[in-house]
Amino acid sequence: MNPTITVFEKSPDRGRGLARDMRVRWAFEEVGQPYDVRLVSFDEMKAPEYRALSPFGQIPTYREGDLTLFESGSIVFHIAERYAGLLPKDANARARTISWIFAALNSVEPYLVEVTVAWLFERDKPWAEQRLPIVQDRARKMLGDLSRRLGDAEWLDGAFNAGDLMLAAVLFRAKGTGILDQYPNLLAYVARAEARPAFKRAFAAQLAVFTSQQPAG
Ligand code: GTB
Repeated sequence: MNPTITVFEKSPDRGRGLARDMRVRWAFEEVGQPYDVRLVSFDEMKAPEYRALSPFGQIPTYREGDLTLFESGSIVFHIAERYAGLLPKDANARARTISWIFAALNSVEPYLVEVTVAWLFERDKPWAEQRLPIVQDRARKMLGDLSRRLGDAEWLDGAFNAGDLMLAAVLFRAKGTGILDQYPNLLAYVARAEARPAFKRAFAAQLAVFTSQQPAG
């Protein structure tokens, strides 16, 4: 039996790859593991049965046999541990990869989420003009450090691994806000990630959820 993940039944981003099932799909594609998808409605996500899978009533979740996981980070890490291809064999390189997974989720993503929320959902608020530059400045501090650290390397630490997958997935979500535009090496890094066949397959799969619901004609 394939592992099953849950994803939005009605994708609010209209298949732009912004929901966090994207990174999980991408991890499956990188390791070549087929997976099944269960579409869930917003009502279902908040029902007690679903909260047994996800305490916060969110997607994505992961189920395989009697193992249930929530949090995209833990799911990607589990996939990377369970299937070959995303974690280096060398113990130190593996530990560094795990550092980058945490860095992407803990040190980078929160700042970029603030920018995305301010950009997408708060621009009509009377205080938006003051808030947006503040959250952008905070994000730029992290992005500047990240950009300097990456330099002109192709990937973070040698060959592409789960740390790159997570960091690129996090940066990809914020690309549309323009916050990456002053960091050409970060934009190029995300473009390299997007060019990976596994990314493309994952992107197409999440987009298909939206396009399959379009009325004909
Ligand atoms: N920390 C958790 C993880 O990494 O798995 C966060 C999971 C999460 O935020 N899930 C969101 C969710 O289920 C979907 S991805 N939200 C429903 C809820 O909380 O009730 C975030 C997201 C939300 C909306 C859009 N959008 O509208 O385009 C895109 C992405």
